[in-house]
Amino acid sequence: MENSQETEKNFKENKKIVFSAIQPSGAMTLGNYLGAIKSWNQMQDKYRCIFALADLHTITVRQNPENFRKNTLELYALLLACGIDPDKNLFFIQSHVHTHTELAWILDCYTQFGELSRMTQFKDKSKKYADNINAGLFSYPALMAADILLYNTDLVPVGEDQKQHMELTRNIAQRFNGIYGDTFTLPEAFIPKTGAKVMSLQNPSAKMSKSDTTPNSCVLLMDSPDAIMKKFKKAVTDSDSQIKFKQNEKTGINNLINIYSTVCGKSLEETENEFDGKGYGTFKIAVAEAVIGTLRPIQAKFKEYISDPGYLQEKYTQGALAALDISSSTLKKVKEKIGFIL
Ligand code: ATP
Ligand code: LTN
Repeated sequence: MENSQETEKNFKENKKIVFSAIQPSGAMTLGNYLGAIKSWNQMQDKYRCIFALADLHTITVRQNPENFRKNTLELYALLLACGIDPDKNLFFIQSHVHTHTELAWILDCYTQFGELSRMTQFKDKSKKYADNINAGLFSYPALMAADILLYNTDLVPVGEDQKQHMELTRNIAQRFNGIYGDTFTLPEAFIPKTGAKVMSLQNPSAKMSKSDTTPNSCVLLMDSPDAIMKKFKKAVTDSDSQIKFKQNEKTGINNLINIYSTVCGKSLEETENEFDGKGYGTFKIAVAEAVIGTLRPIQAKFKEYISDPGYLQEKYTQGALAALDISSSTLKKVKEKIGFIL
């Protein structure tokens, strides 16, 4: 079947709509993969999925133009390598679809200063980038709400850190619907049971983040097997020696148990039983080997996709056209309700 026909067929079927995005702010981490991308992958058959690279969000932090372009293209290729099928889903680059910025401005006017001030991501990033606390960083969640609400989204697969932004998205949608009548579908966050918050290997009380520059804190999807092994061997753990998940504690061992369980598709308890009586050293090697095994096929496919920029361009252009088509009708509805002359 022709690709565009297949995409159209998927969108006509009466399936729930999934939307999610990831920023091309650096190399993808194991946290991004386990918290979000793995769910994207698993949702492709069951739902109508729309995925984007949130490059407009990325410029809330200053980017070097060369690196930014490279990161965006590489992330697109890496997501294809992770199994995202651009012929089955819409998969595009946010800045190629102008309806996102247009609805974002409108939603800015329905979002309160107080609400945005309470966002923990804004507070964290204001501390981290204290010399550039720009208006975009502040209104970041309104753009994220626009991304989601443009597509009548039912479900949004994200990691735990995005829960607060999802609640705000629902509040904005409810407020708008309250004023103008039913306009937006109320989306729900889809947060996986394990892997939803992978922590830094060097500081288990901070999340593993693409933009963290602490050496050995992040496992990157394109890290070599040696680098992965070294990072896990150096992972910070406590002085205890049992492989036991400690509820309500942000310990390094909890993080490793969580990673291993998610990668191997096991429950936390199954992992504890498997390593009962074994030491941290043995466990760290097992975690590293499981991660290396999962990433090996992804890394091989990435090399194929990145060496074919013509194919990448064809796919992201096709995705953007289809996304513009769907999102334009929501934007038109919103503008009509507000009273713009169309
Ligand atoms: P940045 O460091 O630039 O803020 P990031 O690594 O936090 O980037 P995003 O692009 O903002 O990543 O997030 C993409 C997806 O990955 C989101 O769904 C987010 O919830 C998820 N995610 C990010 N970090 C983690 C983590 N440590 N554990 C689980 N999920 C995560
Ligand atoms: N803010 C998100 C990235 C993002 C997103 C979205 C996620 C931008 N737009 C829409 C889900 C739905 C983050 O992960 N930091």
